[in-house]
Amino acid sequence: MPEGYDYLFKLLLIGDSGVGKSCLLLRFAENSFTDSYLSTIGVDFKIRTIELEGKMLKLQIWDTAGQERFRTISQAYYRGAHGIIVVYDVTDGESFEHVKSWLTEITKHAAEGVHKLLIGNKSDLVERKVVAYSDAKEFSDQNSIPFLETSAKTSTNVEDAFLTLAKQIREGVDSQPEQTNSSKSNTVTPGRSLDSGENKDGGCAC
Ligand SMILES: Nc1nc2c(ncn2[C@@H]2O[C@H](COP(=O)(O)OP(=O)(O)OP(=O)(O)O)[C@@H](O)[C@H]2O)c(=O)[nH]1
Ligand SMILES: [Mg+2]
Repeated sequence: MPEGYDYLFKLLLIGDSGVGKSCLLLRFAENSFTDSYLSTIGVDFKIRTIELEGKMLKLQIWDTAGQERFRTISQAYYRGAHGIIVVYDVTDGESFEHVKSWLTEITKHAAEGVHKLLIGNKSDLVERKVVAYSDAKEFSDQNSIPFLETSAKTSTNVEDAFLTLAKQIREGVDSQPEQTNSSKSNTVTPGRSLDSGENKDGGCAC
């Protein structure tokens, strides 16, 4: 295993501004958290390699800006994603209502059959919670999308969320015929568009 991994998966984080996308990535990639809010400008990425059932999975995770003015830039990153995580904030009902339009964005811009995951973040803010778990679960079941509530602050379910998606993608890749398997190491990830070196940290702001 010369490059140290068996699979390269490209994941994308989308959702309204302020829901905690960058913090989820920072927690997963570097196991840290900050309360200060630095809204993402454009797109950032981070990389983490994990072991799953005896195989090394290199996850290249792209963090998009939720702000409307960056929407067009973000759309360019949908196409090459193997998995897309839609994030809402459990304390912000509007961010949950907008999940539908984020799913429409996926239908419009991502590859057919892309794996999806719904995350309700900030589950630590129990007193301020306005989106019930049962409502989000019902919605995710109707749309056949796995769903988890997470807290980037306390780490709750963050690892599980990324692993759930990585596992889904791996199962999908493994069930495909070898010649169409584009995610194994030493093949090129579709639609990749790196502005900086692949092995470098994306300098994601949280
Ligand atoms: N209590 C709590 N606060 C969180 C959590 N995740 C993020 N935050 C806070 O929410 C704010 C926004 O977090 P970001 O990760 O920057 O949000 P974002 O979705 O990346 O926002 P954009 O980059 O503008 O799209 C910050 O002040 C974070 O500290 C969480 O799980 N719990
Ligand atoms: Mg951000």
